[in-house]
Amino acid sequence: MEILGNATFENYVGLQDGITEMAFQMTAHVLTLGYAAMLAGLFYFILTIKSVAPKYRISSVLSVVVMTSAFLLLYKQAQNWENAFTFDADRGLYFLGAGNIADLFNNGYRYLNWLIDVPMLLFQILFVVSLTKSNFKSIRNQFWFSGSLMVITGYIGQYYEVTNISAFAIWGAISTVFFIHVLILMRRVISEGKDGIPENAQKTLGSIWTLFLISWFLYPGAYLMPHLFGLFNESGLYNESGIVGRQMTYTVADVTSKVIYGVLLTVLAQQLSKSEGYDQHAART
Ligand code: RET
Repeated sequence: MEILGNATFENYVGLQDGITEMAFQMTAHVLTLGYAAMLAGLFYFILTIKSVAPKYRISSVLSVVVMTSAFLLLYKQAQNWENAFTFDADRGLYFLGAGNIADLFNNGYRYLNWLIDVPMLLFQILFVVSLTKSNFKSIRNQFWFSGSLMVITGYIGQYYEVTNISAFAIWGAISTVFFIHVLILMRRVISEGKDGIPENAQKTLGSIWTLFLISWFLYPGAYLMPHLFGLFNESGLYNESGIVGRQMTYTVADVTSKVIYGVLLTVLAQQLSKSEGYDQHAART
């Protein structure tokens, strides 16, 4: 049963029950959608950079960093999926590398991508909003500290999702503590940011908070996904809906927390630039 050691549950499904054509393809497609969205986002952030006043442009630059790293790592993640399983024509299902396992599947590329992107996404908002009470450097350092530790502890925990549920739960719980700290900091940044800015900009900032909450909570949902779909059901079978559900959740989370969030920050910066008298066309001549 535990012949694959610390491998994640996708591999156990691919070893025992096999993966149906539909589940295999849906996963491959949603992974492709993920990196395609990052490349599209990359162009958006480059092409809109001059639409905001110079002091806000670092936010667009950080989105460019996020898009580039996410594009590359998600591309690798999609290849990892395709290399891990092969179609068995006799049984009509996909199985782990036909007995000659070259590549197991692991979500690690994602986690390491977050190690770059989580601090960037958190820093990004600090270049658009103005803090009225808190200290910029202190918030930035706390974002960096808790954001990175949240990712690293979760990365370790995900190896244990099949073989050691207590380790999986403990690392997940430690990660959650850092996550809560990040949420508290972000709430503070957003509420201070609303002071003294025009009403339309306040509304945009409100939408950023809602989007942030929903999209960031999807990640722990995906961590738990195989268990939510009954990894340990009575017959001891693993469930492929958890595989598809997890990659779909990660993709929706990635597109919202990186691309849509960046777009909303651009909109906010445009509103603030306008209220401060910045005119893109005047600046160009
Ligand atoms: C983990 C482990 C289980 C507990 C918690 C987690 C939270 C992860 C989050 C990730 C956010 C990632 C982002 C990436 C964008 O590029 C690590 C899954 C709480 C919140 C925003």
